[in-house]
Amino acid sequence: MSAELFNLTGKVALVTGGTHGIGMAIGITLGKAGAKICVNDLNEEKLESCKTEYQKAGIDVFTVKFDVTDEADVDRGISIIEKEVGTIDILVNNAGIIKRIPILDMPVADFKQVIDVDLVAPLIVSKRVAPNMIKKRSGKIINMCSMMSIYGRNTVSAYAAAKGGLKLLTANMCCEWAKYNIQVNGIGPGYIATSQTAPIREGNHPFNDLVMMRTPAGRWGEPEDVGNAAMFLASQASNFVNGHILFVDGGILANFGYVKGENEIPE
Ligand code: NAP
Ligand code: GCO
Repeated sequence: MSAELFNLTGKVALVTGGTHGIGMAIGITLGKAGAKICVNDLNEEKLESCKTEYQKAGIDVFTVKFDVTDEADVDRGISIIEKEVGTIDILVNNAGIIKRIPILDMPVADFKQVIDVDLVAPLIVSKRVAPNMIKKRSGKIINMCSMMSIYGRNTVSAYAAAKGGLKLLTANMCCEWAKYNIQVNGIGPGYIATSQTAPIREGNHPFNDLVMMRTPAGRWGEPEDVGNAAMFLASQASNFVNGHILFVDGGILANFGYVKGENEIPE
């Protein structure tokens, strides 16, 4: 396999919510492969401060503030990118939120907000970006799914409903756009050490013990682990991969579980 397959020089990539966490790791990884990186966020300060981190990686990131849930704002933001940088070749629908509230306690408005950001927004942004990919007969769309695209757990009903829907939205985008040489895939990160999981990872939270016990790799994932998977899905090497979710989870989904110590394989 030629290294050229992983050369993104000349490509324009948009990573939504790319000012930190998984999004930034993806932006840096694709930028190091030669892509021109554009990121959006809701927060002007984060858009400004992220430039320093990208610069440290040698990447001159293009930033635009827009709300991925607002069609008019998305159109305005993408138009700025298309005018200043170029039409988008690689779209990473990374922006997302989570609310950890039991179903009976969760206000419907909160449920709808999570659905808007995690499911409707990837539709909005993809609908705005795909027409130019169709014209070019080329494009890569990566939807940030989750283990919760296929499993539930207590308190994350809205998030699981959104990420489950995103799994099948990814499949449907594949069905409608593959004929235009557009590959639409998902990434399903396991438990990754970012600000989104800090509340269930830090301060001796019991969930940390669960993740450490259930993850065969014996560690939380790093944002860079997800960035590396995005590199494959953004590259020519994945041109026949479509409608797929690539799980990046340290083996947790392969593991029914075990009682620590009882059936450990001796070193
Ligand atoms: P994060 O640190 O919370 O980052 C999420 C990003 O999305 C932030 O930059 C946030 O901006 C942005 N965002 C939220 N709402 C937005 C909106 N309406 N418009 C524009 N940007 C918006 O989360 P992360 O851990 O890096 O996760 C990134 C993605 O991976 C999410 O889709 C998440 O569901 C998914 N994921 C994460 C894990 C994990 O273990 N961390 C596992 C599986 C999937 P602000 O900071 O300004 O709000
Ligand atoms: C949670 C976590 C998970 C991860 C991820 C797992 O509260 O269970 O936040 O939802 O974010 O989605 O794939």
